[in-house]
Amino acid sequence: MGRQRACRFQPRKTMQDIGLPGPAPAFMLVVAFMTPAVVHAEKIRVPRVYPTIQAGIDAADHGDVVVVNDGVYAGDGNRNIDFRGKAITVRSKHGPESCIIDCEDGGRAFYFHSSEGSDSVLKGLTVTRGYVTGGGKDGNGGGMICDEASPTVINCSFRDNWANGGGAGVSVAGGGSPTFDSCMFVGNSDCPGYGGALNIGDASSPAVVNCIFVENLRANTGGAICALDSSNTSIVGCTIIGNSAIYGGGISLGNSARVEIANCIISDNSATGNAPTWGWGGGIVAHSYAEVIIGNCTISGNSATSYGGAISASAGRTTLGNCILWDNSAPYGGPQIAIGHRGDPCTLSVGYADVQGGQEAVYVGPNNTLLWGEGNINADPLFAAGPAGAYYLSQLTCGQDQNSPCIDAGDGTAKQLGLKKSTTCTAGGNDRNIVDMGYHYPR
Ligand SMILES: [Ca+2]
Repeated sequence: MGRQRACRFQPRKTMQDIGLPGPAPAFMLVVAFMTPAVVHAEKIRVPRVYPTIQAGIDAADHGDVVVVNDGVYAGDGNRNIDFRGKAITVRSKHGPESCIIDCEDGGRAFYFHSSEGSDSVLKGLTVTRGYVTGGGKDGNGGGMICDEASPTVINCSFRDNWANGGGAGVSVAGGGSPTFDSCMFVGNSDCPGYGGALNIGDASSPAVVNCIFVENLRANTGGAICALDSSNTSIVGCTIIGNSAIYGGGISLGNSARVEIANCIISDNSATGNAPTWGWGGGIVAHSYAEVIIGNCTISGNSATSYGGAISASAGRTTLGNCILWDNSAPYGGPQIAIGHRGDPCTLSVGYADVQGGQEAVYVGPNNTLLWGEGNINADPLFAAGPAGAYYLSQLTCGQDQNSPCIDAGDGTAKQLGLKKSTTCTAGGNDRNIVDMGYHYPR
């Protein structure tokens, strides 16, 4: 329950914060005048008026809100729930702790497959004990599947779901672009496929913002997230802790996936496969021509049984900037990073990063390219525990007795990088001027 409460403290980012343009005030004014009539949204009550969530959705028209009261919802009508393409909001009354869909190991909770857009909104529910089997897509997405659909999923919790394919928690397929905002993915486990919590394929382009992935265990690859198949994913402001997989304990990226990982904590994840064939990439694996940009992330305490305690990269291009890589471990090569240990050439660029052990902590295989750029340091980041976690940075002005070397050591300003309203200081306070390295907590 404590972890769920923590989710509420993740503030919602604006479109500008995640690098997308928001509508200008003048545009909004025009829209207001052009709107022909006030659409009266109805509130549809479950279970007081409609006995199941599906019955509530079936009764809704576009623009309506289905309000689900506190309780545990199970059985027909409360699993394999279909929005039927409607632009409606389905929300709980009091948040995910008190509104639970229990799939009872008999299917998934939600099946989006009718071209739903961002105005199909799911808000504040827990999905648990989803269970799917079968070939292809049928075996993906134990808790939810978004197939050719782009709903907005806010403040939902996916716990203890299972799939025999990929995405024990959620699967994104068919080229959709759903948004997951302030969601929790916990304990989705024993997933023999790709992506213990979240699987992304088919050139889909989801946004994963301010989400928490904890203890999603025993996936094949990508204990928390796996992105494949020319997908284009942004992972922003997320916390990815204590997940495990055979390789790629936290995040796995491959098959020409393009991924931006910005301002995330990636810690205490583990790649557990038998070395040296498996067990590489404790925090992140990038392979098979993935193009990955990792900025302002703190990557710490991850472990691999073979290569690349924090990151393993092969056959692709990985760019790392303004990050902290500290206290990761791998026995074979690259306690922090390994590239090309699988024989496939790749390019890794590292700049303005604090890497424990420096360039010596990067294993570079034959015919691979390490571009060790400006601004890199090798100095204890002096993490400080604060109100929201363990990865603040020590600062005299915040009550600690020394200054972290990561303060004002990044490339660019906090404002330029959208981190001006977030903090590395245990006492709060904006990051000012030159951006600090590593993760920034919300204020
Ligand atoms: Ca600064």
